[in-house]
Amino acid sequence: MFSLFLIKNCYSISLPPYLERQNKIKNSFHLAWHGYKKCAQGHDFLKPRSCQGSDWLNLSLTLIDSLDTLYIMNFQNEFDEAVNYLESHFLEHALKNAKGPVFEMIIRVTGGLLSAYQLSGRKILLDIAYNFTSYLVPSFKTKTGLPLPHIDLLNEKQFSWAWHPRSTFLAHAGSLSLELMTLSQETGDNRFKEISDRIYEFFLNNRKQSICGLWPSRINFVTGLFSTFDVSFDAYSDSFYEYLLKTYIITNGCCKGCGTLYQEAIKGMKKILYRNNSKTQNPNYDDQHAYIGSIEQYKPLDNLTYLSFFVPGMVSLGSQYFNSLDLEMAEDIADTYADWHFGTNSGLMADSFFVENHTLFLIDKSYKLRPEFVESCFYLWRFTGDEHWRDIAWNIYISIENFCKTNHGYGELNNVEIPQLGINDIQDSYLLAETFKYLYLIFGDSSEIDLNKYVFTTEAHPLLHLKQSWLNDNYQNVNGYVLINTNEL
Ligand code: DMJ
Repeated sequence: MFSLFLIKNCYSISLPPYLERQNKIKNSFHLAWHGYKKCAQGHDFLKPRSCQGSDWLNLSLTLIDSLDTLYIMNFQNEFDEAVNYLESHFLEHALKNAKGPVFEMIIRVTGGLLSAYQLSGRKILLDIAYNFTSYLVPSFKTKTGLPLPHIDLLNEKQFSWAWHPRSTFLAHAGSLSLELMTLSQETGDNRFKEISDRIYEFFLNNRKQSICGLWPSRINFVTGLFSTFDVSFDAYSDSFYEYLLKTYIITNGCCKGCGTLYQEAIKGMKKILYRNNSKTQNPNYDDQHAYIGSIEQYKPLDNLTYLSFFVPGMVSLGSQYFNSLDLEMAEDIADTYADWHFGTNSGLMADSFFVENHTLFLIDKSYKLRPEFVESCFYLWRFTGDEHWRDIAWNIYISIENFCKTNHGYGELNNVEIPQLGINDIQDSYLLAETFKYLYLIFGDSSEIDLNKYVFTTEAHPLLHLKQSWLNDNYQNVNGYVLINTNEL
């Protein structure tokens, strides 16, 4: 347990120039990639201590999740080798072995392949994305259009969690549109876009189930009824809100309904989840902080995880399209999250924690190499131009280097308060897809993955804004709602 405190301006002492920082981050990414290739190629993740592979979905996740980062960082040979490997191994292997959450398959595999295709123009990547994602289509043939959460490709079976039968999570149902719409645009096969349209139609038609514009985290995909009374921007809900905003952006405002739902959600966030004891409310109080809490069983209960640290980034992005004053709120929240990081002995933050009476209590004390906070720093840097966000990101990178590195890659730090307890033996693919990508881009030029042209998926795969001609052919807006063609559903 430790109290919240601010250490603003303490973390910008003699930093190396930006190009040098970018190169260091590039080298770190390369170590993680090389370790994966050497010890774990064909597997989902690297075990960075034992130099072995580890599997989860059986989809060579690190290979696919890393493709666009390899391309962006200019590792052309490594990129070509990875594409060749996929061309000869991927589909056959996937169809024999893949099993797991449809959500993860879409954000990591479909998104990773599409992004690498759009960046490189390598058609084989689109072909693999198309073939693979076609196998996921049956998961959406439910009464509501909401997905069955799991799939087993070998046995062509969809299934749900034993402990939550007939349920799917908000984030799992609502974080597919960017990938599926892009896939439809690129292939001309509208099955994917229609899946996404139907899901948003469900939410637009069920607004009476929302609580101040916010949605509970679990839904019955048969009845369409929500089965919990919790709201948050945390695990199981997080990227649903992110995709409302980003779908509005990628469709150039064509999905007006998504924009409306996003604005309603932010209004609800400010009303019931935004905790702020700073500035105007308490100008002399030392422990100034602002964060996004959660509600469980209709009561505030700020049991949170690291996943929720994406919120300042999302809110700052939203401030460019809707309420520009939200940028300041995003900065206040991000400053608190920076203080939480730099208040631990490692400069990294725990994976789960709760806040009570202005005091932070760490629960799961590990740092899992997650990207959410550097992602927020990236957006804040792009929208404010304030070096402060780069310095914070650099300090997090240095902590990752100091405490998580091995000879083969990076492992999750066991205890952010006692870094001497070392790391465990797993390097998740999002380290290469997201954490290192955002760190690299924050020290580059803003024209590199220009936010006026690209939207980052929740797995940090940049996808181009949809073409206006495709949008004109596929969408009409009536009263702010997207019309969909339901003939084939
Ligand atoms: C990533 O796989 C994605 O960002 C997802 O939306 C949730 N978080 C993990 C990384 O923490």
